[in-house]
Amino acid sequence: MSIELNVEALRRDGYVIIEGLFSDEFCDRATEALHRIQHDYSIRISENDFSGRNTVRIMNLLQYDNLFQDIPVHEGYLPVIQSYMDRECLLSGIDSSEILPGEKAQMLHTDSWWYDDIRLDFPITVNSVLTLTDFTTENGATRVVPGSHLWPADKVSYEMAEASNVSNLPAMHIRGYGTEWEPVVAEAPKGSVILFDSRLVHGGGANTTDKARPSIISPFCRGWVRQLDNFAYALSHEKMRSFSPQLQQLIGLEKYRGGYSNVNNMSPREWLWDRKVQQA
Ligand SMILES: O=C(O)CCC(=O)C(=O)O
Repeated sequence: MSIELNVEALRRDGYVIIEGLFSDEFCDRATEALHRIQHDYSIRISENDFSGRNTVRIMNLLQYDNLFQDIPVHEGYLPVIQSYMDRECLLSGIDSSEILPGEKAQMLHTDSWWYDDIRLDFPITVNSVLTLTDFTTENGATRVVPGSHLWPADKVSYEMAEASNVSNLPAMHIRGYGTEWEPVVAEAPKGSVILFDSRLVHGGGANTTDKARPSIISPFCRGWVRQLDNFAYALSHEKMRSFSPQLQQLIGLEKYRGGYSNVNNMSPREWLWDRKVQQA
């Protein structure tokens, strides 16, 4: 599908699945890298109802393996996000989520809750989920509520799961689940990218199989929004310098619209590496 058609789908449905972007071989190498990092850095399983109690999440993957640098700059979906939201958008984070066998369905939520769930009539974050294995109903494929990115504010209020007739939700969910609206399952073959507007109601599914459901979740935000992963602290200058110019821009090393995030009027990149004169 063309960039325009994917943008149109995002506008209409709040999400779109783009298949065939990453090879099986790339997905397998990424999954192996995640397992190696988990082992080497003793990363533990999540311990809360939102992140999961049977899910492994590794934050800021760019610090661990060069392989992950190919993900955010992929020509098959980055231009869709840029066109839908902001030509100078930033990578907000690049984190893994490996849903292990036995994990319950995640509460259905928007990714605007950390912006106090202010409902704007334009997106400020677009999320991407790279499927490192086939996403199926059984292994916990992402669930989405088509069109919910356009819901008004009063429709996006949370209530305790116990107060509803839905038994498998761990904590809280958005009012109306099972009565006013239902999610659909975003099944997608290995190597796809699921894009969704952060205002969309969504959540990970329950994994009822005996195999893990690995994925890499990379939100992108408008250039004036604070990023989820703090790249400037997590990555060494040497590491950031080795990135492609495009990845450097995505993590925030260029000025936004010619001014924001300047260092003495220079971009962070110029300040770090091209500075001719030390400014007072
Ligand atoms: O893993 C998924 O399918 C969705 C994850 C998600 O929404 C989250 O981690 O907040």
